[in-house]
Amino acid sequence: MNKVITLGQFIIEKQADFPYAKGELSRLLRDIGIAAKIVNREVNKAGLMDILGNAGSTNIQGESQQKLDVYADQQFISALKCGGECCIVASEENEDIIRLDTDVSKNAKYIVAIDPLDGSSNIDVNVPVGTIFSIYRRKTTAGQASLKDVMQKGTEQVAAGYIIYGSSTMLVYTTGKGVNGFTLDPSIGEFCLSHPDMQIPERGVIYSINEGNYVHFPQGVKDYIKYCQVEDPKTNRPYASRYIGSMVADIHRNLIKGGIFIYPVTSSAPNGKLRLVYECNPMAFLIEQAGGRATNGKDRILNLTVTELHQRSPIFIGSKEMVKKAESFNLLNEILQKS
Ligand code: AHM
Ligand code: MG
Repeated sequence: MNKVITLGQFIIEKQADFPYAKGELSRLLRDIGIAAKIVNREVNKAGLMDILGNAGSTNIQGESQQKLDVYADQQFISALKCGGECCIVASEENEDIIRLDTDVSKNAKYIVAIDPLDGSSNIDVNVPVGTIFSIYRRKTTAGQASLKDVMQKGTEQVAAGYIIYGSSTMLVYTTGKGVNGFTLDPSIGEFCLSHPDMQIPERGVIYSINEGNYVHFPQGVKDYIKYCQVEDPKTNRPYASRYIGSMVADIHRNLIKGGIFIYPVTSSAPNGKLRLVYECNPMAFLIEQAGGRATNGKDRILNLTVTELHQRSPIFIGSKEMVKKAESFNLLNEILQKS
């Protein structure tokens, strides 16, 4: 039998990669793992309990919140608060940053940005959903940590990852030294290392985009889609179109099989739909660490300046050569230029 390495053991072993680390980041990652198990338990039995459907409220984006969105948000915040390694949580579900003000947390070194349950409109139909998280080191040294500490460039992330609640539940993360994936073994209640040193293939044959919005895309995006659909055996085209509508699931599939995931600007969403701080940046960090590439169509996602907590960005992310090819089209063109 192969040796089983749990997430907890792995995190402790990897602490040696950071000689000055005092274990705070390790404990923070462990706290996220614990909350993920609790959320997983609820997602798994969602159909059996009165936890499906709409919570009757809306979040800052004006989107209706599902009961599980609210539940997941509370679980992650409370795990981070109890853990004491994080001073601020920025969440898709909350307009403002949340200061964790216990005696221990308020002086903690780390900031967590999180989308507690991404793709939650899929919950009621049993399609995979996910959690996306990003960890930054606090920059301000005096007084309370502030919004400024959250609005750092993606390049400043010290760790990022996602949890996919799918046919099996996985936690995939990076601390800037490659990407590792852990599968939850429900019989022992532990995330176990199942996908060490994940690498995204340089090329794939999958493109993922909501083509229903085609008429609203910039001409360059339309041209790239056409490129994907043209027959050319040398480049394995036409590519397959696969779109789950759950970013974590779409990117997870492409990470393993190779592919490109796109959420472009559209005439109705002139800055794209996905949020830079807790969706695009963590995914971009992770995919780059796996050997892939992520751009907004013009600039590297990780280099974008953050001006607002809930700022949106277009994204083209995945296999390096596929993203490079997409970049040869004019992906932002007239829509952004007009706005
Ligand atoms: P959410 O954070 O409100 O769940 O929205 C993000 C989701 C992504 O998971 C997914 O890629 C995208 O929205 C799908 O949007 P669309 O339905 O416009 O294709
Ligand atoms: Mg989301």
